[in-house]
Parts: sequence; C-alpha cells; structure tokens
Amino acid sequence: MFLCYSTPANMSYFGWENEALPLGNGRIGAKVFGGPDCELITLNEKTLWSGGPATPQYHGGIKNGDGGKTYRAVRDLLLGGEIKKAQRAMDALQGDEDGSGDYQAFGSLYLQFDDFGAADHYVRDLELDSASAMVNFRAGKAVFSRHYFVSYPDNVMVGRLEAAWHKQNEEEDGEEPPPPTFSFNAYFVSEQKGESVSAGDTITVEGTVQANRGVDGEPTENANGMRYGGAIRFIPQDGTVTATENGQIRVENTSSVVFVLSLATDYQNSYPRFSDGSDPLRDKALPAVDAAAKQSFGQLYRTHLDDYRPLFRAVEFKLGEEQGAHPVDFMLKRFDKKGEFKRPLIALLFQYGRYLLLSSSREGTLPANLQGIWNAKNDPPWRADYHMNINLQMNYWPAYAAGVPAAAGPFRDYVASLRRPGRLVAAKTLGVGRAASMEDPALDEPTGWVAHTQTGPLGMCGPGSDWRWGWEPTNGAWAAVQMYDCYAFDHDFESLKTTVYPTMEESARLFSQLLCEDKRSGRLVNAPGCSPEQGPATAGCTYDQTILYALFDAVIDAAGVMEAHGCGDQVDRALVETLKAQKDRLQPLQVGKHGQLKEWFDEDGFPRGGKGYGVEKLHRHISHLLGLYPFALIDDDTPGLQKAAKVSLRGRGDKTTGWAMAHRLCCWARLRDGEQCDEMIATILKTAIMKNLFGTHPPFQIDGNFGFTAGVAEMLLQSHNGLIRILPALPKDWRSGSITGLHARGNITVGMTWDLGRLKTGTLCARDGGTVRLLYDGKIVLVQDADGAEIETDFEDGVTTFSAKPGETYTFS
Ligand code: FUC
Repeated sequence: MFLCYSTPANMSYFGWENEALPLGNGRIGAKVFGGPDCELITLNEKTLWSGGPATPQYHGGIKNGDGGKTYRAVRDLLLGGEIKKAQRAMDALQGDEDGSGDYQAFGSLYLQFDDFGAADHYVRDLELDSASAMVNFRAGKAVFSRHYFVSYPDNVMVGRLEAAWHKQNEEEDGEEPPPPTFSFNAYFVSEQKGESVSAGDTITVEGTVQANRGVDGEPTENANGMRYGGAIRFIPQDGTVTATENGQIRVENTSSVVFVLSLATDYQNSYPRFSDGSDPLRDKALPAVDAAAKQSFGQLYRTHLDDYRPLFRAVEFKLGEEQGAHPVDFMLKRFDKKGEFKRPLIALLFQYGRYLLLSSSREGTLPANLQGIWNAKNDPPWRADYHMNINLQMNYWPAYAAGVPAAAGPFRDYVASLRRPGRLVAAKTLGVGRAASMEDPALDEPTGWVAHTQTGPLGMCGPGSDWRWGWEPTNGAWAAVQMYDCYAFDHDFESLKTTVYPTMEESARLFSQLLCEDKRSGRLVNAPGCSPEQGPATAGCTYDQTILYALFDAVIDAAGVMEAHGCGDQVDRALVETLKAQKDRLQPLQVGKHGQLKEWFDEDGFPRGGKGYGVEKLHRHISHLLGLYPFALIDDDTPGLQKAAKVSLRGRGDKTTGWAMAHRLCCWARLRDGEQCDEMIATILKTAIMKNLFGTHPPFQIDGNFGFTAGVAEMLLQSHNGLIRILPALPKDWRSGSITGLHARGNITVGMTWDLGRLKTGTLCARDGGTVRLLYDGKIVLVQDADGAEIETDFEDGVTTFSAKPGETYTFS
C-alpha cells in the first residue's frame, strides 16, 4: 500500500501542508518534498516547545487563583437558576495563555543539486509497508533515486541518494560504464535561529528555543532556554565530501551517498523543570549519528523494518478492488467527480491512519499532538498542542480498535503527567488541595487533578483565555477513562496498577468532592460546566455528567480488578463506596421535547433555542453523544436513547470539520447504520482530505485521520459492553473484503473475510481466554478450534457464547 504522485511537492507552506510526505518515529518527524533540483526536508523533534515555567509570564493558565471562591459563586448562581448572571460571572473564572508556548519547528534540510538537466519519468511515493519515502526520476540517460526513512530503534533519519544509468542505455553500449554522478550542496536552516556549523562530513546545529515568528523574526517572550541539538552526516560511497565555510557540506561527483541525521532536546516530562540537564547535541544527537554512520544503509534499513513492519503488518485490510499504481491526487479527483476508487481510497486512508499513529507516537515519546509530529511554523494553529475536549482522545481511538497498540503508551504517560500541574489548577481555581505554587510539596499528595481544553507538555492545563472553549474541567477525566479502555483492550495490569488506576482514582476523588445536588432534578451535578465550545455554562450538562458517570463506573470496576490482583491496599475503598452511591444520581442522558438527546439539562427552556447563549444548531462538537461513542452508555438495552441519539445526529448535520465528521462516522457505526457511515466517508473524502491524505479541519489537523481509521474499524468490529459484534455496520457497497488483527476488548484479536455482504469466515484469539460472546446479525455462529473441531456454544438472544482457552485461535463462520 503506498501513496504516489507524479510531481514533486510545491516548495511552499501550501506544499508542506497538502503535498509533502510524512515520515517519523514518534520522536523525529520529517516531510519530504522530492524536488529533483533541490530536495527539501522539513524536520521536527516532538519535544521542541516554547513557553512553560521557564518563561517569566507563565502561570499554567491560572489567572484567578482564588482557591475556588469564584467557582463556588458561579455554581450557586447556576443552582439557583440564575443562568444569565452566571454567564457574566464566568468571565472571572477564565484563565490566560501567558507562557503556554507552542510546538516549534526545528528546521529544514536542503540539498541543492548541480544542474543535471530536465527531469522526467518522475515518481514520488510513500510506502506504508516499509514507512519509506522514495523519489525516482530520469535526467538525460541517468536514473536518480532517493530513499528515506526514520528509524525508531536507531533514532535517526536515513537517506540514500543514488544515480545509475537507465537500462536502455546500457544495452546500446554493451559496456558497463562507471555510474553517473551528481553533486550537491547541503545546508540546514534552523527555525530557531540556531547556528549551523559544518566540519568534515557533518553539519551540526544547536541553540536554545527562540520561538521567533519566521526565520528572520526576533525571539519572543516564549523563548524558554530549552536546549536543542541536531547533527547530519554525509557518507558518500564514492566522490568527495567537504565542509564549506558557510556551514554547508559539499558532496561532489558521487553516484551514491547516504546521510544520517538525529535531533534532540534536553526536554524531560518532569513538572515544573522539564529538563534533564543534558547537552542534546553532544549527549544525544551526535552519539546517535556516530552509531548509525558505522552501519550500512542496508543494516539500518533492516533494523527499521524489523521494528516497524510487524507493527504495521499486524492489520491487513482488503476492500474490493486493489489500488493499482494510480497517483493519489488522481484517485481523489476521480472519486470526487465520478465516485471512482472509493474502496481503494478507504482501505488506503484506513492504513494511512495506522501509519501516521505509528510514525508520531512510540513508547517513550510525547503523544501525537494536533499535527501528530509534523509542524513547519513556530506559531502553528492552536499551538499544535494537546487539546483535550476531543482532539487528543480521538488521536488514540484507533490505537487498539485498529491494531496499533504500540502507539498507546505515550497517551497514557502524558495524561498521567498532567496530575501534578493539574493539582495546582485544582487547588487554585476549585479549592481542592493545598498546593500554592509549582514548587509546593503539597503537589505530591493525590488530592485531585483537573485539566481543561488547552494542554501542553510544559504543564499547561488551566482554564483557557475564554471560558466558552476553555472552561471544561471534565476533559482530563475523559482522558483518564480512555486510559482504562486501553486496559480493557490489553489487560496490561502493570500499567493499570502504576499509571491508569492512580490517575483515574485521583480524578474521581476531585469530582466526587465537587458534585452538588441540583434541587430542580435531584441529580448530582458538576457546575459550572460547558458542553465543548458552545452554549452556556450550566449545571449538569450532558458532556460532564456522561464523563463523570463513565469515570465513576471505570474506577469502581478497576478497583475490583486491583482487589482481584491483590492490590486492594492501593485502592481508596471509602472513595469507591462514595462513587457507587453517587454514580446513579448523575443521570447523564435525558431525551428532550423534540426527541433529541439533550446537550443541556435545561435546553428545552432556552429562550430562542439558546441563540442568546451561543448555541449553534449545526455545531461541530457533538459532546452530548459521548455516551454513544466512545463510551457505551447508549446501546441495544437503551433503544429510546439510540433513537434520541439518531435525532440529535441528524439535527447536527454532517458537513463540518474533519475531526467532527470522523466522530459522526464513529457514532453512526455504533448505531450500526452502514449506509450512513458510507455517506459520511464520502463526505470526508471529498471535503476533509488533502492531496497527501492528511486530514484537514481546515487547516491540517491529524485527528481527522485517526478518527477516520477508528470509524472504519468500528464499522467492522465492535467490542463494548462485553459483546463482540461482527461486521455491525457493513455498507452494501463493501460487498467483499477482509481484515486481520483488529483488537477487541478482553485482549482479543479478530480477523474476518466477507463476500456478497456476508461473513465468510473469521478468526479469533483470546490471549487470556475466558468467555467470548459473539453477535453476527442475530444468527448462530459456528465456532471451531485450531484442529477444526466444532466447539460447544450457547445461543441466546442472537448471541453465541463460548469459553475460549488462553492463546488458542478459533475460527468462526
Ligand atoms: C477544539 C475544536 C476545534 C479545533 C481545536 C484544535 O477547539 O473545537 O475545532 O479542532 O480543538
């Protein structure tokens, strides 16, 4: 599976965003433009950030740290029914963005070639199966080829540039002439005004983050002293390599040259210092380059493939006809005009999502941010941060469902790392906890943490500069619940014990204290709260109530798992008992007078349909539908709520931002409406996918890619509420296909083949064994063991149940 193009990417920001091809290993990111005369590779290091505690104006987004006085005042206004007054009072609750910083661009590598004449027969491609970018073209009688990849084990980007005679010419002459050669100048442009130095065969660059706006811009107040370093070494097989006085490298008369590069910073995710005190160039980048330069291209490539391929090949997806060698932009155009190439594009975009997650999120790195790992600006949209009212969560929806569990660790670690800065926000803005400063030892006590919408790797998690999108205290809790869903998929008890449970329990400890009774409904509610990015601040909005219901449910369940593993001493039993009592009084889901699922408890009474409160009928967020997806509070046992969810989905419309369409796709899959899913996919392909298949909000925002991949997986397999649904939302147009390696909750992997729209056969492996409940179209499913012997099953209410042995693979049909 590959993306191919017959033209280079335009050397502009537009070309970077829409056409250049992404590579990455979770830490180092690159985008390849493929210009024959001048190659451009933009580079990123995932931890290169401006802002943070090292900048004078930083205070974690907390503007009004009055220990929760204002918070309680607004809450009381809301509980007293004074909605209008409460909206005005909310202004005093919002925070600011001083010192929050941005994800920074590292710089660009240019390879300026001496003229070798007009290029033709040009092909540029990205091979997903090897995570390689290739450029091939002819000039005169020579063929030029370039091959690039970014290795996780060696933490280097590797490139090989070669020239050879075109076959045709060889026959003519019959002689094996020496290979054609080429020459070029290599230079590095730092986006942080770092000085590039060249010596021998190596360019080095180092400095501290300037956060300057544009290459010539002045350092901004977000310059934080974070150190960075990078090294690029050129190893020609023949010809010469010399350093020139202006920090460049000159490679001359070579027919084959390899370069290895590595980038690093002194970042460490340890609040509030965030530095490991290292010298990134001499302690990290140069040692990585030295080690790689001792190996051949073949050895480096082998190591890369041995690491990457098993992870990518774990899931193979075929949907109808093969892709063929058509350029992607050609296929997108033909689909848009004539509906052609739909199935190949869907299969390609599905796998692309997996590829992008593996390239932007690996063990030991920060998670994929709003742009994954790829960024060409020092002031990227939304700071390319970790928005947490859907975006970060969506980035990890495909991690298990679409079979890329190796990418999930950074999500868990990042969310857990917000506990300390989140405790300071809780103490200062909600009055829970005693911490008074970033250095306060009280931050060691798990008194409760909170994270709002804008979060970043330098401790930013306070209420943003406008409460309408920034005051969302349950965002962190949602992410904590998603951490537990990782456990539901992989049964990794060690991570549950050390990271997931403590993070969840502490979040529940906070909200259990904050809940208060809403006399009008008798419910326990969170107040003030906002349904992401629209409408009024209210008491007990569906978003908050749903997240807290899922959180308490998860903590109660996980406490049982901890007890069962003999770790009851690490469970706050008193809290768990309180949560049991509080959970059922949350009552998150209410049906409104139009049969809709209510987003706000009082919405039926909002004047003029809520216009005065900033309610938008077609808003991109469908936050009141989290109970349908990704949570599973709405299911076959709540048909009334399924009906209401459908009314709300229809009412919200489909044409919206890339990520928001992906969320709708996942919701329609949960409602098992394959045709609606297929329509949603068509709209996404036509309106929210760029030439390089990056998702667009607009602008480029990667959650649309990840949400799409999760949505397609959800159409083929579901495993919430202890039931494995086979092909639950298969559109008529997906008549035949096959998929392997999808993950189901319960530490189970599943593969399926279907034809004429019907399941043909499937495989299932329950790594930990146990009871497996399968649902396929309400029909009994025949299950056989590895020897083909039919095994005993129960069939009730359309569900086939059997007991699986640990690690045994079963077939079903
Ligand atoms: C939230 C969304 C926006 C955008 C931003 C990064 O604020 O509402 O649409 O995706 O995150």
